[in-house]
Order: sequence, then structure tokens, then C-alpha cells
Amino acid sequence: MVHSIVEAVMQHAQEQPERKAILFEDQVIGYGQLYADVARFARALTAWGIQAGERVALFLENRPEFVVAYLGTHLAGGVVVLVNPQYRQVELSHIMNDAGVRLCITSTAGAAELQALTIPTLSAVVIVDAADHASSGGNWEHITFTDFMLRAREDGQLTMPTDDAPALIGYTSGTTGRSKGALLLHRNLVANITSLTSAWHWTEHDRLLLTLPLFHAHGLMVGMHGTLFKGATVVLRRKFDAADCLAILKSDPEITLFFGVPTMYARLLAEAKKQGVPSHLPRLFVSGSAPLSPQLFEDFARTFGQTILERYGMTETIMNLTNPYTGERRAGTVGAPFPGQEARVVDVRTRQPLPAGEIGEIEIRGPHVFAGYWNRPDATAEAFAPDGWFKTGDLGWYSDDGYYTITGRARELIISGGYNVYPREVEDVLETHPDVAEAAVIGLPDSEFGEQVVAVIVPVRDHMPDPAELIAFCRERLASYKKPRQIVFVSALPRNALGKIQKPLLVERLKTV
Ligand code: MLC
Ligand code: AMP
Repeated sequence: MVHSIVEAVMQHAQEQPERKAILFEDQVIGYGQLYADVARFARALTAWGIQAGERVALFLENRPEFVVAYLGTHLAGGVVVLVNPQYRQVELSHIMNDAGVRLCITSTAGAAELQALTIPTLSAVVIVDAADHASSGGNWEHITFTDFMLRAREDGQLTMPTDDAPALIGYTSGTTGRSKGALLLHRNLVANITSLTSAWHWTEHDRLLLTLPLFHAHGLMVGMHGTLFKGATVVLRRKFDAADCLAILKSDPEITLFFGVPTMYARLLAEAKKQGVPSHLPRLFVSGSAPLSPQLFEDFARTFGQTILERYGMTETIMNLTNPYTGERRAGTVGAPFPGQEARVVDVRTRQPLPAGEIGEIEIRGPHVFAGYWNRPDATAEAFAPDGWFKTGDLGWYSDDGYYTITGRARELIISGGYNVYPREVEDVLETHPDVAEAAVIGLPDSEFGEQVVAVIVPVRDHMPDPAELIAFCRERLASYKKPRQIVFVSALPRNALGKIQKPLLVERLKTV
């Protein structure tokens, strides 16, 4: 039994060094080479001076260096902080400072974005796509990835992570405007991927086409972990493109797995209707991160001749519920708990478990559930029931035969194309605009992204701001997908007796417009 993903990679490297691990553009990286690179990165990080438990941020797009730095940080005893490369200064400043990041691996563009920030803990930025040598980055040292790797000392000792060592921090759920870091231990990662690979019959012979970003749970902790844990192969792409995916499926009959968010399936379907379905298809298509509509499930089945397996997860717990691999994959449901995990539905007021058929909040228990929120004992205490169940914040019910259906969310969260948008974060930015008196951000249904971000604005006095300018204002300060798609001006926001903005009322009014 292995205790970490990096230990699994070391074992595969020892047993079958030539076995293909990662196929990326023209690179073919075998397990032997992957582990050698990981060990070199770990030795370089140790020589640089990382201490056990210190944070290393990956502010990086999909590429092999991501995987090398991820596993290498684990092997050096560090904790990985996952950062979406689309983040701009508001999000970046919060995450880097909240996590107390010491070293950040990024691109030239990422290094430039960091430059304007004050991050007292940050000492070095390692740049993967810079050709020239180290330079002074002003507040911290800039090192190229190649130069960083050269710092490795051949005699540097390496110790595999233990079960209880912290592995990574993923930022999520910011109802108060600031996202919280969910801290996962190595044992959480191993427990989840053990259950998942067994449920989906994942073996070393599988080949996954992975176009999801690696900085989120879906791409990293499902796609990449599953591959590396089993000693399988991943065809890693920089990003998703429907035509590119179909072309790869057509040219590579060895691909057996594809994972995506519903927006990706909608685009794949539209593209297949134009250019036809490949004659070889993966044995398993999985959808998650956002609700897959029964309509899309059925259209896909009709066109591709395969039923998508829908599952449900979140950063704090990785994967929780899954439709069966064999047996009925029921449209509109997310199936039952993975092996070794538990789920229940509780009344949101009394917190008492509810019987089949009744809607309440879904709670989860098992060895995969995270250790707590980084530096937020208050939020951690609030997230767990006294008997140890984790409160997901998602609403749903289960059928008599055990299939769960997600019906909504107890917390304010918009999911657009599988990316989370916390209304408060966008509202905070909008309210710094001189022409905005008040802002309420809501999600409205969207045929492509599931939900779209809409901002309802009360302008300052009678001065009407330019909607395009407000959208550009958000885009400059936040990741682009968080910007409102529509701006609606009102003279006042509807409030209840306690003064709280009645967002459900706004949603109802605007849905019909
Ligand atoms: C991109 N854009 C979006 C968007 N993605 N707008 C709203 N919602 C989205 N999801 C906008 C950009 O802001 C940009 O606008 C324009 O589209 C082009 O950007 P792009 O990056 O080229 O877009 P594209 O590649 O087409 O992205 C679509 C996508 C992507 C579906 C491939 O959103 C994606 O990878 N989503 C997956 C997210 C994910 O992995 N989630 C898992 C979280 S883990 P402009 O104006 O700048 O041009 C989790 C747990 C679990 O939830 O259960 O899995
Ligand atoms: P994150 O905080 O990024 O990990 O997002 C997790 C959230 O995504 C969950 O709390 C759910 O609200 C949502 N989610 C994940 N999978 C599904 C699914 N299959 N159906 C509906 N919602 C989902």
C-alpha cells in the first residue's frame, strides 16, 4: 500500500520505468523519467531551503512542469497551493498572503502579474517558460525552471510523505467575499483515489484524455491522481477545445477515458454533429463539477452511443457520489457514495437526518474528507456537524434505491462552466467603482455555461455608468470568467425586514425578462 501519490509514481518508476505516464504535445514522459524529474525538483527545493509544511504555489497552466513541481513539492515535504492562472491581483493577493506562500512556480505572464503585489512571505518565483537566467524580480528572486533544477544536490536525502502530512491547499467557498483554503492530507488524496479507481475500474491499461485544468480538483485529484496512482497514461492538453478533442479521439484509439464539465460535453456534442462521431470511443465519459442536464445526457447518449457517468464532488472532499460503472446511470442524478464513504441528507434547520425523498443538505463522512480550512478554525468548526459529518452546502435528496439528486445550493454560489463564482467577491469589486452605490450579483440560467453572472446595480445618484465599462472594470481586477455578462440598473435593491438583499426575488424577476 502506498501513502501518497508520489510514492505510487516511485513504485511505477521502479517496476516499469518505460511505461508511458504523460503524453504532452511532442513529449513522451515515462514513469522512470517522471520520477527522476520529481526527485530532482524535490532535491532542488530542499537545497533552496524549503522546510516541512511550507507552502509552494503552483500558479500555472497545464504542462508537465506542473506535475513535476506538484509531486516534487510533496517529496520535499512542502504543501502545494493551487492557483488558477486566470486570477488577477485581487484573488492572487488574497491567496498568496493567506497561505503564506514562500515559493511560486509560474509563467512569465504570471510573474508579471505577481510583480505589483506585496507578499512578505514570498522569497522566490520559478518561471517555467523563461529562457534567460535568473534575474532580480524586485521583491523576490526570479529563477528559471532549468536553473532551479540545477540546484539539486545529488546526495540530497528524500523521504516519502507520511499519511498525515499536509499535501495541498485548494481555495474555495468564499461566502464572505474571501475564499478559504481547504487543506487536504496525503491520506485524504490516497483514500479518495483508491475508492474512485476501484469504482470506475481504472487500470494501468487506461489512457485518459485530460483537457481539464490541473489547478482544480477535477483535473488534478481525479484525472491526474487516478492516472499516476494506477500507473496508467494521460494525454495532457493545455486546454479544452472540442474540435481538438474529437481529432485526438479519432487518431488515438488507445484513449479509454474522458472527463469533463457539462459545458465541455455540450461543445463536444455540437462539434460531433458537424464533423461526425469518432469510430473509436473511450470506454468511459465522466461529467461533474456542475449539473449535467438530463437533456444533454440523453442527446449525448443518442449521438455518441454512450451514457455519461455523472459524479459529484468538491474541493474539500474530492469525490463523494458516483453513478455506477455497471448498472443504471440515471440522468439528473449523481448516484451513491463511493466505496468506503458515507452520505446523508439532513434537515437544514434541525440538522436531523431525513428519509428518502425529502430535500435537505447533503452531508459527507469518510477518510477522504479534508482536515479543515487553512488558518480558519471558526470556519472549520462551522463546516462540521458535532458527530463529524461535513456539511457540503449542497441541497438534495436520495431515492429509495439510493440515487442522490442535487437540487440546489444552501450557500450563495454561481457555477459557470464548472468554475465557481462567489457573488460577494464580484460585488466587492463593483462597489469600489465610483459610479456604483450598491451591487447585487446573481446567477441566471445560461444555455452554454449552466449559469451566468449578472450584476444588479444601483448607480450613484442619477449618474448611469456605462455597462461595458463596468464589465471591463471587473475583468481587470478578477479572473475574466467572473465578470458579469449582463448589468441591470435598478433604483433600489429589494430587501427583507432585516435589511438583507432578497436575491431569490431578483433572480425570479430577471429570469422572466
Ligand atoms: C471561459 N470563459 C468563461 C468560462 N470559461 N465564462 C464564463 N464561465 C466559464 N466557465 C470566458 C473567458 O472569461 C473568456 O472571456 C472567454 O470565455 C474565452 O476564455 P477561454 O479560457 O478561451 O474559454 P474556454 O477555453 O472556452 O473555457 C471554457 C471551459 C472552461 C468550459 C473549457 O471554463 C473550463 O475549463 N472549465 C472547467 C473548470 C473546472 O475544471 N472546474 C472544476 C472545479 S473542481 P473574455 O471576455 O476574457 O474573452 C470542482 C469539484 C468537482 O468543482 O466536483 O469537480
Ligand atoms: P468546488 O468548491 O470548486 O470544489 O465546487 C464544488 C461544487 O460543485 C459542489 O459543492 C457542487 O455545488 C458543485 N458540483 C460538483 N459536481 C456536481 C454535480 N455533478 N452536479 C451538481 N453540482 C455539482
